[in-house]
Amino acid sequence: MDSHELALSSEQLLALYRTMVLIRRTEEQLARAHQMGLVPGPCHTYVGEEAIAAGVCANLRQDDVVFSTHRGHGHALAKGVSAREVAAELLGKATGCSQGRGGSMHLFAPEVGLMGTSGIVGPSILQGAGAGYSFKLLGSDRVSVAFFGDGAVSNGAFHEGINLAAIWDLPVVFVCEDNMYATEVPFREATRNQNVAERVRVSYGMNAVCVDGNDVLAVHEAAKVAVTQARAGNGPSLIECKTYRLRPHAEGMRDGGYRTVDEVESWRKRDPIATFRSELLVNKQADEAAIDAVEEEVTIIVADAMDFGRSSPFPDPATAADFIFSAQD
Ligand SMILES: Cc1ncc(C[n+]2csc(CCOP(=O)(O)OP(=O)(O)O)c2C)c(N)n1
Ligand SMILES: [Mg+2]
Repeated sequence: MDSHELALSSEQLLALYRTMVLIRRTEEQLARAHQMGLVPGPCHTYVGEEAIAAGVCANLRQDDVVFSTHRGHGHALAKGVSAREVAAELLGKATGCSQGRGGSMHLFAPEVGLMGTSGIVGPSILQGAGAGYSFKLLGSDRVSVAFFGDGAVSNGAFHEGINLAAIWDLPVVFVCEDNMYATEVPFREATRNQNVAERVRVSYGMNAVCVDGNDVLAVHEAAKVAVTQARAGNGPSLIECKTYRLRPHAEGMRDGGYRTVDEVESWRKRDPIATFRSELLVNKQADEAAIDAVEEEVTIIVADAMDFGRSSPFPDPATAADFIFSAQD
């Protein structure tokens, strides 16, 4: 932890911890609901990667926008979508943030800047650049953030989006979540250069840093620099976050055959939440009672969210065609 981060108050540190725990507990319950057959369709959890969404989104205003991936529950929660709306959406209920029509991979809440999670790998990069372009044209100081995985960085969208953002100095923060695998394909086999930040710096002339994605303060610090730069009109940045997912690619999928138990266990020891909890205690930035209070608060929020989702109605079949085309006055 550097001196800059020591400037964070205990409240801010606990808020980062709270966001991570909120994501973890919500997804634990959603994974259980998926096992019970209550979540239709695939469900990709963010377990193990929570420090990234928490660290980045803590630097955003509500009117800043986020474009996300198939693994987007954490981005949605960190950007301010309620656990109720996320849970209800995954359960296919009309009270979900996409009125129960989107499910796990299509969470939308533009009122808090969550411009969409997506089942398609790559477009968040172009959408993020596009939103940044519109903010620049409008003379706004809003910032756009694109989250994407290591699986997206050899996609054409990456090269187009990064290049346009660089040459037009767009207010965008690109966040690459390198969890070492795209489904079961190791990143080391998918590219000759796993150093995404270097690629972006050298090939596209964009500021780029590589951080420990399991260290919420490292992510927070890098995001603070990138968001401040973008908001001030000084152009885009990329933050490469090295991390690891602790559950299978998607719920119900196998988790062997492409990575070893030892590897998973070595990363489990670096769990971002447990690590941060220890740091807060060792550095005397929070005591056990304060941390426990956060855990208890989140447990209540998540239990309420699941109850809300389960007791909410499914969308009325008569409304199946609603929200497909924009309403004309
Ligand atoms: C354009 C496109 N190609 C392929 C897929 C199938 N697919 C779904 S998830 C995934 C892996 C994505 O890996 P990564 O971007 O590293 O994200 P992670 O799942 O590791 O978070 C792939 C290939 C897809 N959804 N979209
Ligand atoms: Mg990946």
